[in-house]
Amino acid sequence: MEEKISGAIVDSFFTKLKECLSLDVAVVGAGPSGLIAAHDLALAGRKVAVFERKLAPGGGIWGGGMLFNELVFRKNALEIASDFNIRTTDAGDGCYTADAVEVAAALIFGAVHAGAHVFNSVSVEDIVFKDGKVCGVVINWTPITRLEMHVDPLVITAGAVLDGTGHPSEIARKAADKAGVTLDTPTGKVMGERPMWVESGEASTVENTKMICPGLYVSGMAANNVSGGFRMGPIFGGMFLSGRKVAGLIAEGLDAR
Ligand code: 48F
Repeated sequence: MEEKISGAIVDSFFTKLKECLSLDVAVVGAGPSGLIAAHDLALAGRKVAVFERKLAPGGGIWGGGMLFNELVFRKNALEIASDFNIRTTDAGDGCYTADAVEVAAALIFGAVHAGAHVFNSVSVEDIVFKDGKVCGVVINWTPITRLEMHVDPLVITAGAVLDGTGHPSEIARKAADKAGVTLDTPTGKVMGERPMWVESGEASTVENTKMICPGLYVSGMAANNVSGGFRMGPIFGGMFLSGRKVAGLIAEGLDAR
């Protein structure tokens, strides 16, 4: 039995990994925007995998505001919440709350059930950049990267890469710093996030959700950070709308190839 258990895990895992060596879309970061994008793209029949550095997918969802595990949405995000069967409570003044654990669980389940594979404890440490285009990601186990072990990574090729890494926008930075790409921002570089301004931040997160250079898209707080938007704290509608928007843009981009 002992051998059977280990064999079953090894066989299933490597079947899954092998299937994902070449993807339509590689999503970096399993925060709300990345999970929603993965869900929508997988549901539309695209081959999608999400690579998440931490053991638990969900990004900034779990902690709510200052560890009070409730999130806030406005009306414009309720349709997406309902697609994932997330229950919301009317808190007045156009605000709705949802239990952070329910939101994280619903988005993770939704993405995986739609057909996206989530690889947790896997860090994206670089991009594949060929002929002026981002066309894949370079991955390694997070413990290997954290322990700074001298172990070479593996490579995943993809028709499109989504930077859903949140505030640090790590993948867009790699494109700008290592590949020397001019990003589609006012300065051509990663501009960095500005301070708190909820209304502006929510709107600009969605506006700044786009293809930032050939093959590379940004969503959520990564989109905000890249284009110098304001931060917004524990209100999540912008993240939901950004995830849905970027899925549409990526699908259009893949169809146009
Ligand atoms: O930050 P995060 O939750 O992504 P998001 O979709 O949502 C932001 C909100 O949670 C919140 C907010 C709302 O107003 O401000 O912060 O922008 O999740 C990003 C995920 O990416 C992972 C990271 O561990 C987190 O779970 N991540 C970051 N860099 C890498 C990565 C990397 N290089 N490789 C793999 N995963």
